[in-house]
This record gives sequence, C-alpha cells and structure tokens, in this order.
Amino acid sequence: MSDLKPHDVPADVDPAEWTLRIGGTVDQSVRFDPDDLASFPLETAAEDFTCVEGWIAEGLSWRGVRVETLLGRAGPTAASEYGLVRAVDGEYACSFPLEQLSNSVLALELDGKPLPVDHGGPARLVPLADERECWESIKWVSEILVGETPFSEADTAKELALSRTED
Ligand SMILES: Nc1nc2c(c(=O)[nH]1)N[C@H]1C(S)=C(S)[C@@H](COP(=O)(O)O)O[C@H]1N2
Ligand SMILES: [Mo]
Repeated sequence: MSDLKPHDVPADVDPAEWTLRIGGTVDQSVRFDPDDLASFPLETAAEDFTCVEGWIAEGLSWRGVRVETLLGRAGPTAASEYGLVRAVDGEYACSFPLEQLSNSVLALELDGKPLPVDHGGPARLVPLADERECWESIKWVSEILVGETPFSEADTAKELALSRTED
C-alpha cells in the first residue's frame, strides 16, 4: 500500500473560511460551506490514484457528494455543456464536459476521515471516468463555473502538472 504524495499547500487555503461557489450559466449562483456539503447524501468511490510523474497511491477510498447533486441546486441552463473547476489558489483549474463532471464526486473524506488539507481538504474532485488524469483531481475546489461555450483555461491544470515532470 502506498500513499498519496505530499505536496505544498498554497497559502490561500484556509479551511475555516472555505466555501464552494457554483456560478456561470445557471438559474441562480449558490454557495455551500462544509456543513452544507456534509448534509447531502454521500457516496463512496474507490480507486488507485496514478500520477503522470510515475507514482501510484493504491486502494484509496473517497467519500463525498456527487457533483450532479450540487449542480442541481444551481440549475444549469439547458444549453450548458462545460464546467470549469477552480481551486482556491486561483491558478489551478480544469474544464470538463458537464456530463462527465456531473458524474464525478466532490470528496470530503479519505479513508474514513475528513479529507486532510494536505490532500485537498475540505473538498477535492474525484473524476469518475475511465480515462481520468491525475491533474483532473482538483484539490481545494472553491468554484465550479458552468458554461455554454468551452473555457479558455481548459488546459491550465494539465500544463502545470506536466511542467512538474520536467523538473
Ligand atoms: N489545486 C490543485 N489540485 C491538484 C494539483 C495542484 O497542483 N493544485 N496537482 C494535481 C496533481 S498533478 C496530482 S498528481 C495530485 C496530487 O495529489 P496529492 O498532493 O494528494 O498527492 O493533485 C492534483 N490536484
Ligand atoms: Mo500528477
């Protein structure tokens, strides 16, 4: 059994002040705090997490809210097809087809305990897709922007992750 790798936590991450905002092309923007999120039905997602840098964390068990449930509170417009997921540090983001994002889990727990800040707490995206990539598992998720047209920042996360493998 190997663990997730330790990485630095950005200075902007303050769990006490943390909220998640959903906005963009939705009927109404909504904001959730950690208690709001914990009040939704939670589901479990198990996986081995593989990073493009060449390490694996085996047998992880995430628990959290299906993104579809959260989006439902905001009400994406019928023409919405994209979702941009942003981290609290403001630079890290990744866009997804809205359907794939809807079927992902926003994890609040890891292996039966509150998700540690070191690994993305209070909330980390766990994309549920066959072809998911490590950089799509956004830590410290603070905003989901819904859009009817593609986002230009689509590959931000990928570029940041790949630049690290060149160190
Ligand atoms: N906000 C944010 N999320 C992120 C990253 C990041 O730099 N910032 N790195 C990604 C990459 S490339 C990997 S491999 C994992 C690392 O997770 P860990 O720090 O829990 O090992 O987080 C992903 N999510
Ligand atoms: Mo990664």
